[in-house]
Amino acid sequence: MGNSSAKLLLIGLDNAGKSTILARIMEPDESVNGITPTIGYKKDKFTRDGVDYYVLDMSGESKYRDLWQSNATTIDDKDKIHGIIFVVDSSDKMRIRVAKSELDLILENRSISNQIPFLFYANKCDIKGACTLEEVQDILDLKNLKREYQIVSCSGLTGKGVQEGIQWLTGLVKLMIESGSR
Ligand code: G3D
Repeated sequence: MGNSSAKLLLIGLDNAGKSTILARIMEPDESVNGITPTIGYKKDKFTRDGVDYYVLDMSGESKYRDLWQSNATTIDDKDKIHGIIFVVDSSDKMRIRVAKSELDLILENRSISNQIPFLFYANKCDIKGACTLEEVQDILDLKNLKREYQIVSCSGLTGKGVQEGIQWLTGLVKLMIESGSR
């Protein structure tokens, strides 16, 4: 039997580490130096455990942030998104708060189905003094999130936690595809 295919949206503020994490997911053993920042958005593909993923990697710069919403809505209407990966820089508390307000805007958007699971990467956990997983979870108020989610402490730089997160999401995506819910 061939692979299933699924679509993901990768979002987070600029500098959170989205491109680094994506590079790490795509090539776990490669060095992730020389990542180019995303302008607007870019599309990528990778395969994990029998799922061919199509990823829309959204720039986190403020001037592009309204694209998060419009892309999520358009793709979800047209093609159905299977998951949203939300990356935060856990070494920067102020920016996690900004990320929280952007997250709220996405969650308020009724055209993005609440069946879509969220994978949160609390990135840059290798930096001394970075917020703990619990602190990031509290700032983002995830305990009140009314959808399926997972938060993983990770480092795009060292690779710690990155595969664990995508494995969790892949498990759910497979169930969604098997059940025909997406
Ligand atoms: P973005 O795609 O969200 O904008 P990038 O972010 O992936 O371009 O990463 C922004 C910067 O953070 C890069 O540094 C990158 O190397 C660094 N970075 C990404 N993940 C980690 C991590 O887990 N730990 C640490 N310490 N740094 C990380 P530069 O210097 O190239 O801007």
